[in-house]
Amino acid sequence: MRTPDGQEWSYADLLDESGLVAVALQSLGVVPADRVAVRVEKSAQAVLLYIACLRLGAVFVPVNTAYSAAEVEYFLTDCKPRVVVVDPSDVPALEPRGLVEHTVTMGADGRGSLMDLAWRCDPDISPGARPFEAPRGLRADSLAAIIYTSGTTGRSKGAMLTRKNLGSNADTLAASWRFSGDDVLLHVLPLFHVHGLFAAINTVLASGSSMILLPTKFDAADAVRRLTEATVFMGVPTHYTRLLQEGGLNRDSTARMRLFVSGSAPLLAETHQEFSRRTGHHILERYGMTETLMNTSNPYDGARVPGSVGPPLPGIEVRVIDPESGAVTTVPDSIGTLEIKGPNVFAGYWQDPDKTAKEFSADGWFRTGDLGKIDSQGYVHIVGRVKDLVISGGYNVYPKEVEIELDAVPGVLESAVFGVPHPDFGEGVTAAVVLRKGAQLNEAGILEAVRSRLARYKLPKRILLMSELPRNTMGKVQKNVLRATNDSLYAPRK
Ligand code: MCA
Ligand code: AMP
Repeated sequence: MRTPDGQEWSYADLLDESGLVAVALQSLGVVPADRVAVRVEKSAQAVLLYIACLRLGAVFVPVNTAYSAAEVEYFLTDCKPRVVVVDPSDVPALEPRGLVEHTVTMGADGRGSLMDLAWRCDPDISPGARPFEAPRGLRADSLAAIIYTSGTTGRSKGAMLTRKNLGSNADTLAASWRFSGDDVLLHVLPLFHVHGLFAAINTVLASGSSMILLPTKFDAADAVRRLTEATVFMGVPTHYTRLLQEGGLNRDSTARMRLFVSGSAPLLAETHQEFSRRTGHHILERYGMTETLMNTSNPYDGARVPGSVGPPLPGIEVRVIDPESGAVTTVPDSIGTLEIKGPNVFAGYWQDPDKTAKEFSADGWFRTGDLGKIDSQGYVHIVGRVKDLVISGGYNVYPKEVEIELDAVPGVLESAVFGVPHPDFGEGVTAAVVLRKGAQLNEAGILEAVRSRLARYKLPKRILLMSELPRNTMGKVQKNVLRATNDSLYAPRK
């Protein structure tokens, strides 16, 4: 692992230093199954902390740094971590609230009280300190991580992922995407979601390859320069549209690369084609979810079909359910809801058996909430979503959680949040708002009122004031009408 400032960690270093972090966590009382919540900037030490939790059997709970204080408080209250690791600047807001037993710090440079404690656990520095010993009794179905994912009700749910979920998916991806010790992944994704943490890092670890860890604030020009040092890139479609805006992206700058992977949101066929034309590389699109990790992938060898997410990965099954009859459909190209089965499927939602039960069919398949079809070649195509979800720059935004905040603004009568095409983020979060009689609010005022309550990426890019929301005869808000009438609100796609 390398960072842009020239620091390097060999696998032996990773083992040594993650062992020290694990001992440091043990000294704070962390035992297997304890939650360790982590809300820090991306750094090599954050990777060491993740590995330490895996080795210790602690449940890693990454928290997006963009989440508002209210959102963070909810996660901490929900998962009750033994230890929370935060940026030093977060301590004054968190510690007095007494939400967690131990708060330790890790800054953007990796330094802070956690690494201080870890170094003090080094037997070379502190005679008598004992080296890390892996706990006994960790099982394939032991929890490895809880990842919070928003829901239709507006409240986030913790998806419980087991060691088997992570291990099987990492092995499958490493084999399917032909990772080897010679590979170097250019890592640009955040470490608090499944894409950057599991699809990227676990695949590197499972194959003994290397990575260059870049900040998540995406500098496309810098990334293009660094492609000459790498062999694999993973990104969301926004990364690819931004790379395409760089004149330096061409066959020469990508000559050493062997694989570009895209996921988390639909990659437009035109982005795929433009990328092939410019670089000669066919982006490999795959499909995943927080609850299932990666489900399908276009093939490494064979046709990578633009607009398709490829066949199911080995050992994973995908089926299509007819939305009307509820029956499994085997006719190619029939559109229905997608369901998943395999060693990748999570163990349920943290402390929410009711929600867990609702998301599984009677015969044990996970209901994705995505609408799709399987063609005659066995390739899966995502054609839409049953779930009311907006995907902005690869981040999921459930309209309900934004509507709750908008509706709470004094003067707002009701709101409807929806996504429309956005040239940079794929979809732009957009709100239609109806004011109470006599209210003197404008777009900027409403945005200001919700700014501190919502993560930045969930904030509507535009708020449209309306005299009433379009409704069908049943009184249901017609978001399809809102989407259609505001289709060109942001600059049209290229
Ligand atoms: C940043 N902004 C956004 C987003 N990102 N607004 C909407 N949607 C976004 N995704 C806001 C910033 O707060 C800022 O607002 C303004 O847009 C400009 O930010 P910019 O500097 O352009 O942002 P950036 O730091 O370069 O980030 C863009 C990004 C980032 C690199 C595309 O959003 C990103 O890393 N996305 C990846 C998300 C991801 O990892 N998803 C995987 C989830 P202001 O000007 O008001 O301050 S896992 C998943 O989905 C499943 C499992 C799967 O299949 O992978
Ligand atoms: P998350 O809940 O953050 O794990 O997001 C999962 C959702 O992202 C899926 O249910 C899909 O709706 C969407 N998604 C992920 N990858 C793709 C893809 N390649 N194409 C279309 N949608 C995708």
